[in-house]
Amino acid sequence: MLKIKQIELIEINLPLVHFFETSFGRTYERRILLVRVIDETGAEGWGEATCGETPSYCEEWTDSAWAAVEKILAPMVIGKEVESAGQIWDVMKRVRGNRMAKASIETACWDLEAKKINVPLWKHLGGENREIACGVSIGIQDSIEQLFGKIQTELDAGYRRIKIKIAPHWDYDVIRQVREKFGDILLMGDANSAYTLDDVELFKRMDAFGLMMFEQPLAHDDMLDHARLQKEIKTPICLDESVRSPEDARKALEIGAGKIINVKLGRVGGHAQAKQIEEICRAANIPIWCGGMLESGIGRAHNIAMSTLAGFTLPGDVSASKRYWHEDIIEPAVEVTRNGTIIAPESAGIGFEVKRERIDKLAVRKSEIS
Ligand code: OSB
Ligand code: MG
Repeated sequence: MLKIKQIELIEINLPLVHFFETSFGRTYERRILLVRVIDETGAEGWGEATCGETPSYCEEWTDSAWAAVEKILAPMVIGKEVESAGQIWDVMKRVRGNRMAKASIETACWDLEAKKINVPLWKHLGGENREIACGVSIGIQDSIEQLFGKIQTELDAGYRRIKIKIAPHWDYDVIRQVREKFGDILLMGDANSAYTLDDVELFKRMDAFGLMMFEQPLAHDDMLDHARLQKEIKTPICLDESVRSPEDARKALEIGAGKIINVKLGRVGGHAQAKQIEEICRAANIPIWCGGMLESGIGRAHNIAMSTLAGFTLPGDVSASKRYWHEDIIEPAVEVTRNGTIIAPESAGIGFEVKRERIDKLAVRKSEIS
């Protein structure tokens, strides 16, 4: 039984160690929304809204998620009695979209529930692989030398696969030079929707580089053109932006829009939805991996827990705290082993201590809904 009594919403601003550039722009500082849920017994759980600062990756952004949680979703959830955290999604169901806002509350409820029964969240979710494989996502750089430097650093740290962001000014020649310099490392490119079907010939030429996958080459809301492109190229397409629900995953697989799916907790609306996608893909033999949204330690801890589910067979964009933050908001910081893995923690819930004092210091606004 779960009954949320109060929800605390906190915005913190946190500068990134290095700027992060995708085909839709550069980020220097994150505006992160944290959600703390408290139940009748005083137990708490933490979640994070993983949206960006602008509606570029998807429609949601910091201020839209703030309003959605504060004005609509928190009042919907507070005081409702449900069997378990797995049903929180249903309580918010009649609200369309706003999945990242929903996930911030939903994931916090899972943390709370796991803490109450004193089990690590990853076990509570049904995870099987305590040691998860990690890759890194490297943004578009100002020069190829900078990119080489970044890749070398991450390979030296033990990361198992390298993802580089690609865009029309930063694709074929960049990948060619990376292949020449680093040989047959596990390499992939994420376009964040920077291309159209006019670029089919370019993708065919890039087949020669033997990438693990092209992530979301075409429009953020498309599946049909992705299916067309996949028929023309050998390199597997991985969908990110286009898959927002278990239903989307089913349809994407049915029409052959891709051969791999990147699962992001925020994009799909939380752990219950992510678990459904994992089941659909596992049954269809479609490999999945955990995507990232430049999360603080709280979102990162949820990603680690999700990545322990059996279907997550490819290295995710789940990496060490220090790649993003001078000091994280959890303790200990997320660390990666020399083998490029993260070991999911054995303590209850997300398994990391939330640094409440640091959060209060970083907070730029707060709201308590009860
Ligand atoms: O497309 O996977 C993406 C970051 C922000 C928005 C979209 C994406 C990303 C990343 C970064 O690739 C992954 C990470 O290191 O958190
Ligand atoms: Mg992506």
